[in-house]
Amino acid sequence: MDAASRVVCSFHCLLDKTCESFFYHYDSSTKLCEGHPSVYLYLSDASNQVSPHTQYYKIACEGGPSYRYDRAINTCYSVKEIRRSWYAAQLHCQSEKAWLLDLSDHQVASHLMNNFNNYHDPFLIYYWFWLGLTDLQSEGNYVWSHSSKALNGSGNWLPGEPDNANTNQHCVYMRHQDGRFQWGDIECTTDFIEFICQSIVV
Ligand SMILES: [Ca+2]
Repeated sequence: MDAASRVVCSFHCLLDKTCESFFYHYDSSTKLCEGHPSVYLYLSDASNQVSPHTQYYKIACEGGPSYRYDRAINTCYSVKEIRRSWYAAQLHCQSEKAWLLDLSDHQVASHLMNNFNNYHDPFLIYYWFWLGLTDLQSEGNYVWSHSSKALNGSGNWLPGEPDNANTNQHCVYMRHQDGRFQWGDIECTTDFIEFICQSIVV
């Protein structure tokens, strides 16, 4: 057991104001020192010994400590449990140098949605969440706001959606139904929907 690395890991957490707790992964290849809520320290020394030459890299998310870094997809996100219109939600994310959740990347989408679908927070499945996806520019042609990519494929729509009800539904939200999050279109000014901001590592 690499007790010395664990000690150094705790020391780095102690010195970092944004680190509330840490977890040390004993792994001879990565030797990851994972701080919470959003500080990650990697020990770069390939040996199992901490030496004066051991280097540390700090990874933190743009947007501050409310953002979680997901190592598997190298992205950060923050679930905002506040209700806003699509426009206000987008502004909120932008104010944190972030953007509304963009699922244009297949790997990111499948990993994150797997996480959310299996989330054990009893409240999360009752929330609706804005996605950064609209057809504001051209009816029926959905585009991810952040990446400017067109919706690839048929999407993950709820039964009967998108229906563009009253010809005025141009923003996409997701809600939990039948065991997973699915999408619907709704008026962008609807102001009772939570949202998820996404950001990069600093
Ligand atoms: Ca609809």
